[in-house]
Amino acid sequence: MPHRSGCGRGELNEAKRAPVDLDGHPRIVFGTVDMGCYEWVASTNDYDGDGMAKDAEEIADTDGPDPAFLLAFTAISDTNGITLTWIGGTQAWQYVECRSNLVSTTEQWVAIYTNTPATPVTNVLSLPGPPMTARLYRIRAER
Ligand SMILES: [Ca+2]
Ligand SMILES: [Ca+2]
Repeated sequence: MPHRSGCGRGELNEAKRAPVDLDGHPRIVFGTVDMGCYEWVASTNDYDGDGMAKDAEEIADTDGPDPAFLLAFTAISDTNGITLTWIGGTQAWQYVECRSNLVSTTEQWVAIYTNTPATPVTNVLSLPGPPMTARLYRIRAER
């Protein structure tokens, strides 16, 4: 439903029957419930307050009302190499990527691990060996 359609904000808040729509998102956004069984969602909305927008959560398979369900590193250890621990959805491809700095205009993120669906909610990747020079890591999801 387009944001400016006549259905948006078209129902009385008192008429709502459930606190969430059929996708599990809050039934009232911007102060008034929408007509029908879905609440309009801007692509940048972060319904559950976990820092991930709805579009990114749909890709990562972490969309839902639980703010503890997102794609993120939960622990990084540098004892005996590097151990990365992360949580995420189960139905997306996950890529652990690294690079040595963010300033370089020529260096790109390089995938060092691919997690193929169905993936566990909690994942651990151990990179053995002596401590390396400083590295930056990120986790990315695709569908
Ligand atoms: Ca979110
Ligand atoms: Ca989430």
